[in-house]
Amino acid sequence: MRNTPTALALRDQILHHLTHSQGRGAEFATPFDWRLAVSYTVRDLMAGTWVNAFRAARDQGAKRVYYLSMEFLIGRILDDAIINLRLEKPMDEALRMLGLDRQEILDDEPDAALGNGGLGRLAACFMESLSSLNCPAFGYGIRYEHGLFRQRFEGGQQVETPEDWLNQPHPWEFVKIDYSYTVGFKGHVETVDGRAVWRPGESVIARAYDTPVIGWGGHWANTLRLWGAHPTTLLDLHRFNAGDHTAAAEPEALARTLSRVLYPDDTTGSGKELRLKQEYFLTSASLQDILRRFLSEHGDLKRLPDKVAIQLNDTHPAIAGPELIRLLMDDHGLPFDQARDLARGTLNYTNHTLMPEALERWSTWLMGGVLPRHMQIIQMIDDDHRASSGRAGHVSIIQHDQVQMGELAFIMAGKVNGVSALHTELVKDTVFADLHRLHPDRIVNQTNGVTPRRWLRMSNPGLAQLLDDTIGEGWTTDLDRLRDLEPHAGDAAFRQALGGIKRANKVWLSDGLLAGLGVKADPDAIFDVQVKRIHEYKRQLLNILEAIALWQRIHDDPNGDWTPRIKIFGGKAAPAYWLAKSVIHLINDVAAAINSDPVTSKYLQIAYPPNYNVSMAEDLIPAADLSEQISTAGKEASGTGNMKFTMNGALTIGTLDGANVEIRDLVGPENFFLFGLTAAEAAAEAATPGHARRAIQKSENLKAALQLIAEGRFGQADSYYSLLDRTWNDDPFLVASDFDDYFDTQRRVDAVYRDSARWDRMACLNIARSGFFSSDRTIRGYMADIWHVLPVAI
Ligand code: B1N
Repeated sequence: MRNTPTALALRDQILHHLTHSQGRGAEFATPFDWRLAVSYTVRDLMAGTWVNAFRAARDQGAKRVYYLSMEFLIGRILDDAIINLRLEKPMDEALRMLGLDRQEILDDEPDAALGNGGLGRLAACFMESLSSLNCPAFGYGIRYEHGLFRQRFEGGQQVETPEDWLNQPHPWEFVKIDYSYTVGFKGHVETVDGRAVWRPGESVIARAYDTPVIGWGGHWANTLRLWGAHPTTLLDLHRFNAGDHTAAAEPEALARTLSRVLYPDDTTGSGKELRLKQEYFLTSASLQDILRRFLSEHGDLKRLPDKVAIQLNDTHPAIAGPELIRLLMDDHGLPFDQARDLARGTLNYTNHTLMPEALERWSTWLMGGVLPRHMQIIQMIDDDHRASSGRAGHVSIIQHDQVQMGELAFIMAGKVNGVSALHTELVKDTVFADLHRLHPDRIVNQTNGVTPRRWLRMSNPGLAQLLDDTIGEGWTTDLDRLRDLEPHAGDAAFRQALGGIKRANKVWLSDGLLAGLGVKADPDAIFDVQVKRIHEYKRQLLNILEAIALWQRIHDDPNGDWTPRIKIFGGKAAPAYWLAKSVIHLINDVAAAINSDPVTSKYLQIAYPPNYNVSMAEDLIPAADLSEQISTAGKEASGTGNMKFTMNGALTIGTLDGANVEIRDLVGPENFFLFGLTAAEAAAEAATPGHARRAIQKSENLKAALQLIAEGRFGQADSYYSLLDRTWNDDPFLVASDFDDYFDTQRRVDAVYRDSARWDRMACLNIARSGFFSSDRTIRGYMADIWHVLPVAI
């Protein structure tokens, strides 16, 4: 790496950019001007590494990884870049010299919210780890003008407003106008000299917008290449001259809708034509770019699998199979069999969910209309696969006039992976059971991970400093070294230091909650946090019902020795997901009732700050004592928030679901609050008629809590009619069946928390044993087992 610049040099460079990039004198500069000047200064320090890393990979003829994803939930970039370039100290000093408030500048940056939740955030962690591991890679995505909607509460209900991050200059990106590709839609297929020729009826230009992703230490940087959609013809001059100015701008309007807005669905599908077009837009532009680079570096298409590894992040880019075959056959003249083998040698697919509503299916008429040539190729892939799998080959991609993207992705992939040990076994046993029997070596596991640079070093500087002082800095790139903390778990002074850092983080968060929401959080209370998308299977309902029941018990015995607790919720619901929105409303209504109750307020508070996003996670997670990971067993593929909490010394109350299973195995069952049915038990229970009603009748606490809602104790009773009806009569996610165990386990949490030496010891062991959950470990796994790629030295 280049030498770290001095504070003076940074100061001068910031002033240089203030004048020459922002065109402002220091006395007129706003925090925005300063933030851009600082960002350009930092960007200057990554650009050299970035260009050199690309050159090194090319010079060495290295195999590259291409991560195709409809979502990259990056969050803020500036602080992460400062930390990975090891600039914290000189930058702090430079900002001090300029009389600037560091926090104010960092907070001025909008989150890049090009994702919904875990799947998109995983892609962002992977990009950071790929760079920190010197693995040559490109992330390919869409440059949405509007990321995930902003959430407000009105009368306790979610209101969505558009997000507008590109309304201001985005200082990190480089536009590469020479890397532009035409992407077609619709039209028809002709046969010319025995070859298929697709004549699209519409087309758009995909233009490359690059953001460098700098790795730890500034030794390597990869590219996040986001495609922006542009019209092939700017203006219909004919119509403009005829005076129809609106119609004249139609080609432009049509193109721009493609990269206009992120679909706000998480683990639910929407099945809209625009979504299919967006998926194809991403996939086609990326594959054209990959083939162009491959041909310029290696020439011979037979070597594609030796030089290119493509990862499909869920089925969203699964049209990559047919598209790669199309490019190889129609543009490069290869026969089908060879094109198919090259594609399968290159493509891999990650499954992120078993939820039936998220498994993508497109009607054959829509697919045939939007992508007529691909529909033909899908038919060929399906016929070929059935023919080659003999009598066992009863699996079809096309079923009931629908193209099943999961089956397509599986059949076209070299490897298919699940995202936690449990999830991978369920993938083998359920959605892909038949395909797994046909291809028993194809499914592998790669348990998710998170980057410790952002989720420890950056978001929890106090803990990072204690770790540096206690075990050295090595944990930053080798998280297994956290094991060296274990001996310190028995050291009272160390535990006190750890407890002090947690308390400082809680004080900081309390101040924020008071200022932002008017909620008073006692820093000595248990900070009990559930932050994630709102979804029935994640069971925020279980959590809020437990709060109601606890509130009632405190009322029964207001002078009892209760352990104070603040329950903090965060998360958005998909705009069309009515039941999830009803849960948000309920949490807010219950919070209003409980927070204003003078009898219980010193024991129980509820806070639900709106617009949960990556930046808010960075504030909440380091301040959490208790991590709520309470999904119905078998439903959460992995979870990644669960890992961030563990790493930051929160204890988990959780079910045996997703990566919780591995967290509990590693930290030790005695350091984890387990409750609830197992995946097998849950499946059996859900299939038993009348399970909900029976469980409610058995539980006095639950029955009373539901009764209070029905009586209108929390806002209007009829707001919650559907929610109550579903809980009593259907309850597919077993809120009722797991309720008593959850309530009792929470009381065990209360008891353990009162023994602070015991709690801090458990927290310490959670941190010490969390090293497995670094995304560096995950990426090494993909490199070795799926991509067969080696790191590159500069
Ligand atoms: O992917 C994460 C996992 O940790 C979570 O458990 C899992 O729920 C999440 C359709 C999805 N699965 N499926 C999606 C997102 C957007 C969309 O339009 C599905 N997200 C997950 C990372 O593995």
